[in-house]
Amino acid sequence: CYGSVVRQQRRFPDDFLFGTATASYQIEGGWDADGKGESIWDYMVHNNPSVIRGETNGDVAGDTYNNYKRDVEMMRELGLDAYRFSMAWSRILPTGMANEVNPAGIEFYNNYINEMLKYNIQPLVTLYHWDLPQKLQELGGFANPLFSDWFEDYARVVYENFGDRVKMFITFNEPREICYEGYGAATKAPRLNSTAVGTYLCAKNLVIAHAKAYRLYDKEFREKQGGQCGITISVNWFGPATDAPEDEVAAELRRQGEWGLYAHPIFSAEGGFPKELSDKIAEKSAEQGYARSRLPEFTEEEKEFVRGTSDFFGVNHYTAFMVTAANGNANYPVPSLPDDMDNISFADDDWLKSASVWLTLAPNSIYKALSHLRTLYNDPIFYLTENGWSTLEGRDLIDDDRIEYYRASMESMLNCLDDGIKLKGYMAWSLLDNFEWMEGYIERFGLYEVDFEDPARKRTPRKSAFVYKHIIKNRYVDYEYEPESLTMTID
Ligand code: PNW
Repeated sequence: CYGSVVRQQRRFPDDFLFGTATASYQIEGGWDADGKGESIWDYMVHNNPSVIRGETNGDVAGDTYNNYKRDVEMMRELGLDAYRFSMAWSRILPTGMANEVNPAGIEFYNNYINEMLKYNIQPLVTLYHWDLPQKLQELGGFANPLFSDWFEDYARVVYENFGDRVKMFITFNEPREICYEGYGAATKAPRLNSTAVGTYLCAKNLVIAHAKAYRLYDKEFREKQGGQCGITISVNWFGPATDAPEDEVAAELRRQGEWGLYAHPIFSAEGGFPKELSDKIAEKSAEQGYARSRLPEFTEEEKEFVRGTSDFFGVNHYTAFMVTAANGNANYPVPSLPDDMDNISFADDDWLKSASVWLTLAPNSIYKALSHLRTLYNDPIFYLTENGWSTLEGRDLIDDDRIEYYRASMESMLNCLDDGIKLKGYMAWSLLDNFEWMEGYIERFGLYEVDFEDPARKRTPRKSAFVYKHIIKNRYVDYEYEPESLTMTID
């Protein structure tokens, strides 16, 4: 290019894993097929249907239980390197306990995994994405300290049956959503709404359960199977709204309450719950007349047991918020985690809005989150295990906002790579439209649209599917690229 300057195109390395992510309850259907047991979501949607927008449920969802070959075909169309999905605990162990294994459940996941491997798509398995066996909930679920033993037993069954072919295990998807939304609030099953202590009991038991499953893999399976085990935590970016020192203090408390509760015990050098938040909860608990802190601390032995139990840091990242200091939080009960964090947050009006109230396109937020985590936790290996954009049901296949969001995510990841952050992969949420929890089928995250009126649950690629495919193939973002038509092929 004589006389002109050619800017070096920023690229993703060839061994960077590009994939998509899903979760069992959101796509599988077959809620009671072939010996599957009831989960807390089955229980909730059948006994209290009005909690879901549109009163729909995941009984059939995308029917991946019957359509898994089509899903793998879509992975091939996109040219994915990897695919992240979760296993339904109650499909494998109908009562949750390991005395009774359901052979049809093992067979289903074997078929699914083998179909991916046939086409060189690496399976990434999440052991738990929110569908606890209902029988275990009746015993207290994550609030029972024996939960960690039940989870370890389940993990053993998974490693034994699938670990010869699965080389990446994720114990839990998003502890915050499990513990805060499920136990501390009523926004996810089991809707316990135990605002004072629910989040904190769950946090401690979950982190110990994770550590038991990790140590089991490490001791008994790693040598033979040669894989990795980690956890996925939702890390949105929370920065101070102003330069005022109290806003920075508030933002730090918020980060500790959002994800530090789960990340600090596992990834920090000293272990245990994050100090400022734990001091704050102890102080408020005393003022509120509790005989002890509502946050149950780890013993020294437990801290040691949990510290360092993750081969990578799985990050689900969607968005960012600005934080200001407050006295409690007027929108939430006292006591509760939001009240304990003494702050309020909001998104910038200028940020592009999705169909979900909590999701906007915040500038360079992947980079902000990962560079912060990198400094805090000694430069771990990261995988972005979810990132995606919602549109409303019924909109057409031309999803330019989603394309804008994905392209912005790519740039933010390239900023991470330029800085030497050890980011090794990216899973777009999601491969296909699915049951978006309390929002039912109204908010859609799929690269493929699903027709939920059609008994066959036909899948159709959106424009964003073609753009993502082009990025995966070329390892860079081409802003000029436009698909010639919306007809998909396997290259
Ligand atoms: C994730 N937030 O949850 C879940 O892992 C998926 O199952 C879900 O479908 C997807 O995101 C889209 O909602 C999140 O408030 C829930 O920032 C809430 C937040 C982030 C992720």
